[in-house]
Amino acid sequence: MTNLKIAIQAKGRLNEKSIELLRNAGITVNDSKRRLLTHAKGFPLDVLYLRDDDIPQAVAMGVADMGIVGRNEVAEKQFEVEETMPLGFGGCRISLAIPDRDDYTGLTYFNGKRVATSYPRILGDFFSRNGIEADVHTIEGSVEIAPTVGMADAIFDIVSSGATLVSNGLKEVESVFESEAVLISNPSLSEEKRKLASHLIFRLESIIESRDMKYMLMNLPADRVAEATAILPGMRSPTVLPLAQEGWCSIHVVIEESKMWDSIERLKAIGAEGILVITMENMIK
Ligand code: PRT
Ligand code: ZN
Repeated sequence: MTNLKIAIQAKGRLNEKSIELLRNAGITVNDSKRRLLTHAKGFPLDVLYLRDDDIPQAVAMGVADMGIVGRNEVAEKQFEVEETMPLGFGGCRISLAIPDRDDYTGLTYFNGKRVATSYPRILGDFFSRNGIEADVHTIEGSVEIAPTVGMADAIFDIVSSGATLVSNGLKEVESVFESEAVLISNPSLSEEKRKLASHLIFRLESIIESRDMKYMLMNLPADRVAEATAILPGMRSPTVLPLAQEGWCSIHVVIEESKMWDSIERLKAIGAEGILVITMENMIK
């Protein structure tokens, strides 16, 4: 039987979250990092552990059918792969940063400047789109120290909290590229693998969609149901069940976490009681 082969980061920032995502999709992978390739349980899947830099090429060449990698690597490497879906973790941006003490005068600041980065293509494209002529220096790793040691005037690097920039006497002046972990696919998968891939994608979509959703239930006087329904935008409409106590019912609804507290206050105001909020693992549409 054919197995789908997925490449994930062997170690680093995306490794654990990638394994956790697969686990939530009912797929257990043996997390032994000494092996390059392992069989998963719960899905016809082989997992290939690679450096993140190598994942776009592995998928483009068909060494792996799919991969989980930062969008930044996909954009920089420019191999022919499909971005199948964003995965909602590993969020970061790639930004231009300059020494703290410098005044930033806008993009023309970079004309004639030496900018160190591990993302020369993304940066080169950005500069040429904006008519900036800078000297792009490619360096791997520890980009943030380049200005201090005199290798560059500015840097273009991944930023998440910004703490690394601050501790190196730099300030972020332009955010150029937004990234997160994405699922990528080889564009010419066989029919059989495409089918397997669609099952995997279905599971991952269900997990990701349910991430920010909560399941909420409460008791409410039956004559307030219409008002509650107006407050609660559920997947369809809320489920309303009669309670043993005359004149009361129980309402169940799936709701976005961001809207939950506001709704709870309004529901209490119309007499809702015993409100329970439950975290969902999965929401199958
Ligand atoms: O060994 P391998 O080549 O596989 O790993 P790697 O060292 O190249 O990559 P790794 O594990 O550091 O990152 C993998 C992916 O995680 C990146 O390609 C991004 O898509 C994503 N990601 C998310 C990040 C960050 N957040 C991040 N903060 N990658 C790197 N950083 C670094 C950044 O380079 C800087 O040094 O963290 C520092 C900045 O963090 P803040 O919070 O101080 O701003
Ligand atoms: Zn890497």
